[in-house]
Amino acid sequence: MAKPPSRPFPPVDMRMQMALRQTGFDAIKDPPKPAPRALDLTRALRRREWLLDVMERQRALSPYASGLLTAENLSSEDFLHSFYAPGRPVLIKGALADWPALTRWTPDYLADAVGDATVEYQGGRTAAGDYELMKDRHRQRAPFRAFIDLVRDGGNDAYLTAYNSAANGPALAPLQSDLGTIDAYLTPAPGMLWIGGEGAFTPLHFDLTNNLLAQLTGTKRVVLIPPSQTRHLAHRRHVFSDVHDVTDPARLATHPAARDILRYDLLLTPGDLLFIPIGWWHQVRSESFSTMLTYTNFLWPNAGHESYPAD
Ligand SMILES: O=C(O)CCC(=O)C(=O)O
Repeated sequence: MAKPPSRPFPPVDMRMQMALRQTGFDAIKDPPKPAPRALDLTRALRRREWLLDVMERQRALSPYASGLLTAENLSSEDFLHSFYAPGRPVLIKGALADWPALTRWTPDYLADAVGDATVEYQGGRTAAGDYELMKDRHRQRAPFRAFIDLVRDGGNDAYLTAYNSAANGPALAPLQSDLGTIDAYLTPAPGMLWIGGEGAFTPLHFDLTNNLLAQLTGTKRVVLIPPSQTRHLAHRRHVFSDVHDVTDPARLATHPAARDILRYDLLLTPGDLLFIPIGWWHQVRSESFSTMLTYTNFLWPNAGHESYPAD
């Protein structure tokens, strides 16, 4: 039987390494590293802004890629692939057509359905510029019928908002049977109700979740601004912009950088759904008595808020 060949001798460079190791030249393999350069945060930020500008210019090559799209009969799959996952807003028409609320919810109908049950709302807003930042200071309570009288003639002083939802579940329960479901995009859970008069105004901010708005009564003017524009928006406090209202010439005079930003203006009408992705700036003004629901219970993960660097 033939003897197996003996192991080949290690190649020359291997012998050299072994020799160096034996004679204590390990350091040649791991020369001392130079101290890392301190990160220049201003430059890092400028580079990030450069990238955002370049990407936005590239999107502008195609109206399909850069426009605010409107859809009808948008399937669950198409919503996920074209809008939810990419973080792109979309206005969806006709999805609530069979909801009784669309034809029933006038101020009088609502007042009769809920009666004098006590509700919580945001009050005393006119005198305070920071009513959204200081939400807790503005919690007020009133019989629902009295609240409706406060808002039916318009103004921004009183607004029942999503922030009041936790307190209002039982009082507003009689309205539930006027609502349908949005099974293509949402898990079954009640939405958060907004009721306000003409002139109710939510200043410029972004949300820490993806958000679906369902407009039921009246119309709202919405301004949507992509996250790429953040550096022009005086973003100093939490999720708010010091610009407050990008349609107000006086505000723009104080914040000229916000004049020429990329923005989308749209009108939300009864029966519309508007998907606002996490991080997209938006401000909303009611053009008439208005009711709307907002939802965050999507069929897909909706994370981000837990890790936001709030301070
Ligand atoms: O309709 C409104 O007044 C504000 C809605 C909004 O900003 C939101 O849901 O984040």
